[in-house]
Amino acid sequence: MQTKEDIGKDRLLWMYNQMVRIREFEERVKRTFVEHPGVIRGHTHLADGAEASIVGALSTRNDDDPVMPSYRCHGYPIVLGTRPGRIMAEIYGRRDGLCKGFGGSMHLADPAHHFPGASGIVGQGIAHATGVALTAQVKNTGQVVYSFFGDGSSKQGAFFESLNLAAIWKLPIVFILENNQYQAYTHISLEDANAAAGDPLSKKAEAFSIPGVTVDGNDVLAVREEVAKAVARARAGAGPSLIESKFYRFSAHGNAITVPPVPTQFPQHEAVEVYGRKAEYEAARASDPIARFRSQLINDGLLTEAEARRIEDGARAEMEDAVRFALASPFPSPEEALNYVFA
Ligand SMILES: Cc1ncc(C[n+]2csc(CCOP(=O)(O)OP(=O)(O)O)c2C)c(N)n1
Ligand SMILES: [Mg+2]
Repeated sequence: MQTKEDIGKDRLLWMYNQMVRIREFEERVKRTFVEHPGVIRGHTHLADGAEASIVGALSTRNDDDPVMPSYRCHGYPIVLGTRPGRIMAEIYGRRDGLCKGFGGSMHLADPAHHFPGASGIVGQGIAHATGVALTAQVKNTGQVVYSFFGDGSSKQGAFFESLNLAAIWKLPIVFILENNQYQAYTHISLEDANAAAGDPLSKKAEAFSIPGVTVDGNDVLAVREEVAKAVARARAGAGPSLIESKFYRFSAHGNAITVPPVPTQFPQHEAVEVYGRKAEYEAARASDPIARFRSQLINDGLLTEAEARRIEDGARAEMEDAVRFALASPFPSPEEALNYVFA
């Protein structure tokens, strides 16, 4: 087990900073619906609550390791070094967006930062990531692929096919199952719904004779520890692992605005609104992964209140700037509409 001393203060503060940046970015997306109604068309899926899971995992990677998430994908490129303004511009459908405004929130891609692309099709990214891992193996690049997907995605055929191939071919990939306890509007424990079978979900690894473990996804250092082991195994040629990272999705499943735009308030979490699961929501809020890491670092004397506020103010200013950049960016012209259509 790596201690905080082993990891070092600089890296720990980097991790805190990345978590705060992701949260602040997602907050700005939410606020866009209120402050600039109509600016975001189409669906957005936010990852507030997933920050410890994302950053704990990505803190273990080498600079050229590919990262491939589901459609809940804003947080990863922020950590990989993509300029947040280009992500925001993509969400706003603008020309300076990562995909020139043609992809939107669910289809971010930034190959220059080893982010080959996300997919709106549940579970499909797992198959794409497995293909990227096969490329890494064939070309002997030494890369390990980080494949992130939801608890609902672990019910898809692509999940089983991908884990099967990755296991028999010993592909350099780590499968990170983000159990945020909801599959769109279905809570994982609802007995009358099509929830995911298996408890814990990491037991699915046994079917492929690969390591499977469940980790507290609100604990950034615990996630880091488990992912580091899996990455070391994959890099050594021993094949894939499945890590179930368990946390809570704070935001509603997604947000869309109608065309023509109708101003909407960003909805409350549906656990509160629809299912009446107020206590569950409030308990999850009380163990917010960012607040938890912040107080750990302060208690350990690795962060002062003033330093923490500097990091938080920095993230706010950065994401404010991302919104300004995106709002100022023009739309692609109608003549370009078919430019990237290949079929
Ligand atoms: C193949 C496919 N089936 C259904 C959908 C509709 N859909 C969008 S999100 C979702 C639930 C996914 O849940 P999970 O994998 O847990 O991801 P989360 O949204 O919680 O991150 C569904 C069924 C889809 N996008 N693709
Ligand atoms: Mg889910």
